Amino acid sequence: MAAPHETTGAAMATDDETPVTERENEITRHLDTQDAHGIVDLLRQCDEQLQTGYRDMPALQSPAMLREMARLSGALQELLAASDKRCAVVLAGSGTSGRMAFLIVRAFAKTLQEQGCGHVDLHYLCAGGDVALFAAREAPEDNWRLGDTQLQNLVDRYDKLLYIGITCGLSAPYVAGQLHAGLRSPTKTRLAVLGFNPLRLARRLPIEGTDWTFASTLETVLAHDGLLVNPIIGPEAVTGSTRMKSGTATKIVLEVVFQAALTNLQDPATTRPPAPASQDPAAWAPLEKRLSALLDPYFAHAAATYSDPPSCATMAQLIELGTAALQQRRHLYYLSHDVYGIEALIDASECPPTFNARYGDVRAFVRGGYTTLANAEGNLRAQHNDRDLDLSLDDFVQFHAPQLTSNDCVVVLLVGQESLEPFADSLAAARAHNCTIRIVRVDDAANRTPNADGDLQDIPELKVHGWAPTAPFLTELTVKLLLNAISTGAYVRLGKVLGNRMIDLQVSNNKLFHRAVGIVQRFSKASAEAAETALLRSIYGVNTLTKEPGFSISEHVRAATEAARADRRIVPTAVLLAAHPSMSFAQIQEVRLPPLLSSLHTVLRSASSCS
Ligand code: S6P
Repeated sequence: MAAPHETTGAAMATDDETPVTERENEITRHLDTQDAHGIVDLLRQCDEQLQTGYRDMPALQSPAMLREMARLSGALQELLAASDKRCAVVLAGSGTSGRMAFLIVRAFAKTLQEQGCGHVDLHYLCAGGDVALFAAREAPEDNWRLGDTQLQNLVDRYDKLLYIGITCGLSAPYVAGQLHAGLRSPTKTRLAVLGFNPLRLARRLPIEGTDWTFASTLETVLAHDGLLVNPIIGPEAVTGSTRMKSGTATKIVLEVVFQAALTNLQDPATTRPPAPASQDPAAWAPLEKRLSALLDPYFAHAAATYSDPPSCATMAQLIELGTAALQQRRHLYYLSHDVYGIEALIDASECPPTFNARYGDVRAFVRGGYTTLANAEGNLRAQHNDRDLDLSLDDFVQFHAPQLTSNDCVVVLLVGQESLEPFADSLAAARAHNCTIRIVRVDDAANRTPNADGDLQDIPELKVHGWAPTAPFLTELTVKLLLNAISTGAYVRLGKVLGNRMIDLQVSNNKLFHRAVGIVQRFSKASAEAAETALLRSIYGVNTLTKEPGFSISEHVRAATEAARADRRIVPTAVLLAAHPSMSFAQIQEVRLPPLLSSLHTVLRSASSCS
């Protein structure tokens, strides 16, 4: 079969031209050769860059970033104080960024009501809708029209609106569409963007169906008094995996921006924030100081979790248990409660695009299901009658536990003094199937909660230091670091990462298409064009491509998504096709996944020993 061919003309960018969020982190260059303890240690070092920053670029607590955060917090405070108007704050993004938007809205909606800000509605927009909060939906990231329409609908409903578009790579067309909608109503809309690249490295590739790029859109926004908060926190531990450090930074930045605005509002000693364009350092200083003081505990807390040896031992043990379950093509299940369960849902949702995991390989169930999730679209399971949308512990016991086997791993994630009681039925079911079971309790070193009593006493309970009873966001931070370490570590141990590059990713949107070309090029040492040809051969399952005009990347992405449904390993196959041009597609297809990944590791090692 012949396949369409359109080259993107991408050449291997030098480090200086590569967005920081797509760069390799020097710290994790040998991530794939580490044991579980080594992986945790490299993640710790990488996460330290949240505080220390990267090279000479502005870090989170740099004066420039504190100023931008202060301007954003000031804009929010203005809205919270405008009680004579109908106002909205909209947080939006794709993938992890949309999920973080949801978490922030969920966390602050009630507080706003309690603090007398009933005139302000908080909205989240996640590309792909509520199902994308816990199931991977990467394609809607490219849908700028959807973004535009969704924001326009909200703009029409309010007198004043603050929009915060989250796109870690400064790249998502979905966010660009929303920025254009906001630009059409400059008098009522204030626009802000949060991301983790310098402006000059915002994405400059054309957005299909438009004559703009993300970068050109952002430049227009900034020319119209828009805000850009873009601290540089260094490349991700696994290249491009912005669910990790960037997701963490998103959560931290927005939490402190909201907290500062709310505290200022309540503090009689505080006057209104300075005019947005004010250049007077003295006017901004109090807000900047407050923001910096709010940031400090996050860094101290992350350091305390990582520097506690039992916590790292717990992470390492869970990486090993997760690896063992996934190696058998079985599951890692999290059972939890409240926002911690939602964090587990989010972590699980990120495994398919990043590691080409099957939906449900890592899966979470939350006490209270959709009521706990408190999502805008309500109970999706009831609406769609789809078992993949099950979320509650009851669903787990009734519909999923009967399929458990002794190769599954079930982790109950508790925080502080939480009782194990609500999980008794789930645990009984897991026990009946001889699953590996662990309780993980995020606790406080000074106040170690005793193990479970009675029947459940013999289940091993692992501790992680990081419970902050009076500062729930800090506990959430520890839980996020823990969950990210387990899933990333397990997939690294399974061979899904070469060096520190994801190698078996899904090619499910434009950004991932370009990332995949870069990965093929990097490991095969082929030219950009040869790498792209190999990727397209792999996507279309052919030996020879024919050039036919009119095929766009979105069509290649659709074809790749179809191929992935048939369990085809697009990127590993493409690397081998590029590295061994004489091999046919059929020959490579005959190789099963584990040997395929191991031959890729061989290719990499021989390449690095030659260079
Ligand atoms: C990344 C994650 C993705 C991204 C999404 C949005 O680890 O799998 O879902 O969050 O692609 O990226 P961005 O750069 O717009 O925040």
